Amino acid sequence: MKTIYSEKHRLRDAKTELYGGELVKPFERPSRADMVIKAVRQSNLGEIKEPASYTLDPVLAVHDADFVSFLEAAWDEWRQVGYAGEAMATVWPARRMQCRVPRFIEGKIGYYAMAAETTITEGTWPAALASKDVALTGAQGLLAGEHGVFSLCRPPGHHAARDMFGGYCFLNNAAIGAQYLRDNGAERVAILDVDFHHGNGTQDIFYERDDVLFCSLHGDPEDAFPHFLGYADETGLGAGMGYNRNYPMPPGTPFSKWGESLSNALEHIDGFAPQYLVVSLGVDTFENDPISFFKLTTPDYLTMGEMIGALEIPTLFVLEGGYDIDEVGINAVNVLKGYES
Ligand code: SP5
Ligand code: ZN
Repeated sequence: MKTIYSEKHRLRDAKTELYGGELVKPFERPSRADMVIKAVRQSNLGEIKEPASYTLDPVLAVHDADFVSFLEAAWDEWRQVGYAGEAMATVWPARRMQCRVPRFIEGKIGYYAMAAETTITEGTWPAALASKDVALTGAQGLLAGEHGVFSLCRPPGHHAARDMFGGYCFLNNAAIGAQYLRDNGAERVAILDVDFHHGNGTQDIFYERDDVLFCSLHGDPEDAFPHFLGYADETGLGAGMGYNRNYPMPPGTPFSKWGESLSNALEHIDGFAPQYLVVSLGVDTFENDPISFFKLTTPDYLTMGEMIGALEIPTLFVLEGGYDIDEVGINAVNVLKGYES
């Protein structure tokens, strides 16, 4: 399997994340991608390719233009104010307030943020642009007839909604890739999100559509980020009714239980008969992940990949979360090896 990878991920190197009331070194850091590409090399998974460059068109096919303009300008606007720290939301259009975009950057960032932990910094926008190129180049590989491609995206994307960033995500790489497959001939595309967190952004983007099926396995939002989406009763709206499936699971869930949800989701995906599958591949389901509460082990990721591979649908793997720096590479690559076996 080919891996698409860009060194430009390093441009996203925030110094701060708001966690437990403190500013800490971000969990989503450059060394994550270093460990994943290292594991790709060591396992001889296949060729490693640089991404091609794409215009904003495939981004604007899933994100609002005003949101994209905001992301592009946010750091400069924040810097012009003269603040010493990284750009961070502190106020939101909460209940019974006006949902409008104010002029001043502090208002704007609150309008477009879905969480406060994620800062916008100097290199964030170019890194997000490169990350979407990594996803699109992977999608192009599937269109060219490859059976499986790994897009080693960083920063991740699945929390980014049509017009919101947060949860370490800015542009929704998996959604951009899935939409690109649709726009280049695929009638039906399925997205399977195995990251520990609910893919609220991807759900938001496709919620009223029947051409892109979204299935997400994740920590129950009663207990886990993003808390306000990802419940089992969210099944789609309008034409999209029945094309969204959530599998929330409780703290301590081991693979024996998690795998039952995966089997159910895969059966549902199989029934949808998509031309392509996009997997939002987060490995923060790992037992030692510092911010999550599932109990998957390193060998479980091989089984996960085998189960996905049994569908025999051309698959684009898009990297999302996974914060145990020492094991993130081996766990992610195990899924890919399992898929190929
Ligand atoms: C892509 C991705 O995995 N994003 C995750 C963003 C999560 N950010 C908020 C983390 C809050 C963690 N609270 C954990 C409490 C357990 N100690
Ligand atoms: Zn996650």
